[in-house]
Amino acid sequence: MKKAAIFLLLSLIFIIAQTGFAAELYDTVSTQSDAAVVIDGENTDWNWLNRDPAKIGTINIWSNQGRPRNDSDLSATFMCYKDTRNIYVTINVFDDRLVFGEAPFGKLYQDDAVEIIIGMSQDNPLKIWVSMDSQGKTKIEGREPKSPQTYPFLQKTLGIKSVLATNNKGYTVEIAIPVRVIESLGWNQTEALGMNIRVYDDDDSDQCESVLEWSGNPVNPYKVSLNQVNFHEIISQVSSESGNQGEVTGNKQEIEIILGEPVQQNNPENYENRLGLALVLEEEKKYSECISKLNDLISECKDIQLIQKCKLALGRNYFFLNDFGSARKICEELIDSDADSKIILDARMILVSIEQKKEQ
Ligand SMILES: [Ca+2]
Ligand SMILES: [Ca+2]
Ligand SMILES: [Ca+2]
Repeated sequence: MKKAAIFLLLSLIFIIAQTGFAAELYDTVSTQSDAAVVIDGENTDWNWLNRDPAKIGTINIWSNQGRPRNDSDLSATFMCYKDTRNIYVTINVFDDRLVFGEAPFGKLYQDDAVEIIIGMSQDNPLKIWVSMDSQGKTKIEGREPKSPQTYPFLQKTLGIKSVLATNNKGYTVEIAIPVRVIESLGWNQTEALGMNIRVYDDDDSDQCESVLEWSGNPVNPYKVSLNQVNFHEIISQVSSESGNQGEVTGNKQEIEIILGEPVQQNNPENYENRLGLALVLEEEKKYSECISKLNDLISECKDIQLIQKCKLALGRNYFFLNDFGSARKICEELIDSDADSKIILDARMILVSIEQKKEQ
């Protein structure tokens, strides 16, 4: 009864879908219940969504000539929905030869990998890469959405969870991306969300041979293109028999943290420059010296926003020194303050990193 009712509701919602965008649309749902899927790399728990997967079928210009050779060499589909906490994506990849664990840090796309690109514009999207290491552990890396995009963030510091599981025809990825991470890009939940998904195929020890993507850019194939995902609100409680609170099962992932802020240059504000210099010390891994400079700044400066930036950096540097008590105290103060959402998000990231490091 319940399943039939949900099916009817979903069917109605999909019929309402409109095509107002030049970009391709993927219509899906937003549920008010918590996660109906488990992030474990096995996606039969998505059946309740009752939606045909969308094909990731555009051959990207980076592909070698004649590649992919056929659907078993490389082909892929995805599904997506959201609840109150996360956006969930699952990707089924057919790939006849799996190559994992060879790509250097920050270049996961040189192995077999998927890339989820999310943004409000094509210029500075958030990029998340999911692949696997040689021991079979899921790896998550990515690129921050802001300029200069130099840091290959390990995206799990943002609370992003993913598990990649192989099978005899390829592999499956499930990923949960916190809504607050995407809101920090300027998205509000009533809007369509810009998204592209790429699948990289490496079949030898070199770089990848094929790249398929959901949204191709016919005008400039080298530039990122975004399609649109529409989330239609459904009120119904949705749950699967195995559903839980979106916990990750499967392998535990190693935690590293690369948090940094670009050095402010040519800024007439003296305090900003001094903060920039302190951050250079952090980059040089001179954390104690950085902490000393930050404390000087906090005691001298009257600009509350700059003080909050200093405190965030202070929390991060205490984290790097493994002084988790001090790091936690500062981050909790920031989260309770009226600091802007980006600072609060970063403070939360540090708290998450502390918990994960403690579990090791
Ligand atoms: Ca699952
Ligand atoms: Ca292949
Ligand atoms: Ca491959």
